[in-house]
Amino acid sequence: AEIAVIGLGYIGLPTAIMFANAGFNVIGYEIREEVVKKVNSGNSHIIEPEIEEMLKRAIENGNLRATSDKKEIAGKDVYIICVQTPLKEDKTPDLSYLESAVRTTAESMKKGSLVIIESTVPPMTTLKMAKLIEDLTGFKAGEDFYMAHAPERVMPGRIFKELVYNSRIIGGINEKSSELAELLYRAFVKGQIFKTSSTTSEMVKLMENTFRDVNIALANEFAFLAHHYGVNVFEAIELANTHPRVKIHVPGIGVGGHCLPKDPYLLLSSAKEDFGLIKKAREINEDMPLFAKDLLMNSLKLINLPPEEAVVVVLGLSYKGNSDDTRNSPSLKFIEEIKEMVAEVRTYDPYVEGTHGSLEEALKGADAAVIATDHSEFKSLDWQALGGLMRNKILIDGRHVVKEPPKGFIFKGIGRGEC
Ligand code: SAJ
Repeated sequence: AEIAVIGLGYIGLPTAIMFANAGFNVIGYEIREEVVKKVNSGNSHIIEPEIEEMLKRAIENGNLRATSDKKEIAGKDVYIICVQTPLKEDKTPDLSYLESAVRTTAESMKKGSLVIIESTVPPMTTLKMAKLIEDLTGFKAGEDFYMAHAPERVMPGRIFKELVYNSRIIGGINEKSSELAELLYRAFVKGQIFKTSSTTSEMVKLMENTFRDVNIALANEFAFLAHHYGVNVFEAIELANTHPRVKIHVPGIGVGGHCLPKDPYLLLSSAKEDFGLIKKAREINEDMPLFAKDLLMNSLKLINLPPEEAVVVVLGLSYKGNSDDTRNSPSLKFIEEIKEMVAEVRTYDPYVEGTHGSLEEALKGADAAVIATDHSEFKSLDWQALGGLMRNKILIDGRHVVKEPPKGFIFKGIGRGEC
């Protein structure tokens, strides 16, 4: 079968590579021409373990090509839509990318094509998009073309392993659609494949990420309470987690990335009622950078340094450790919050361009360092030596990477019990 993958981003490109290396003829459609050029020359525009070798293999064996030309995706057997579904300013879903991908698909597909939406979408969206295709093509959904929601469930940093070994949910608009999609994904999926309806599948995907978000919010609320009682929440969590049925998540400066901060809103978006829990969890997580700001301001007060004179270095811009992805990063929100209040904000992130080239250089003459990302290299820093470069020694740990407070520092960490 010939496959067109619409959108060569964090999910689309790895998915296109997997199908190409499983022997399919794959064309990736992407409107960003610089991405098309890069991919065709065998280079990935995203950082992910194994991606470079896997992409080179797919390009060299001739099974994968990228294009910005709609004509080249005409008449394919399968269309896999992997575009972003972000939120608008008012936190309602922005389905414009999805709709435009569906329109492109409708213009290109033939009778009998299978259309798969991998993007995370509000419940009922696949049915609505099937209707849109019917209107645009005159084809009958489930008879003249097939359609399914098959959400990705991979975690950045482990994409190529998880694509293969995770189980997969496939929600067809009818039985035949589910069966065809299952057959397709069997090409590389070694995990189980579960078939259901498209609306169930949409809800499952959103429930998974909402589960994680709400659990992190609970951990963050525990962290607040622990500060109130002067308890180190990490010790408390470790002890609570010795209970066989308790598994508390990790508190921190916030929840970033393309998925967790938005999926709870997608889940709520088509509902008549919301019961408060999911939204409240979102608010708790969205406010965590403010907690880090409070810890910083309290520390400055301790040394009587007016904030407007302070030089602050933020360590880590990406939303999670060992990643270059800064989408919805709590680190950026933290910087936004403090930048008008302090003299200077410097940034250092070994994975992110446009930040200081060296940590030493960034810390020179600074008053405070704030760790906002749990990159591996931040776990073994020699703060005694680094402190020597600083004008004042304040260290704020937003990700619990510094296990022992370094001597001579004013040290505060989210969840560490001191305000
Ligand atoms: N975080 C915490 N505490 C925790 C766990 C995470 O503060 O205990 C923070 C992280 O620092 C990060 C954010 O949450 O800022 C999200 O990170 P993550 O590692 O939980 O998740 P993502 O966004 O990289 O990937 C998630 C995964 N979903 C689940 O684990 C339920 C992944 O499997 C999904 O495929 C992905 O979202 C997606 O694309 O939807």
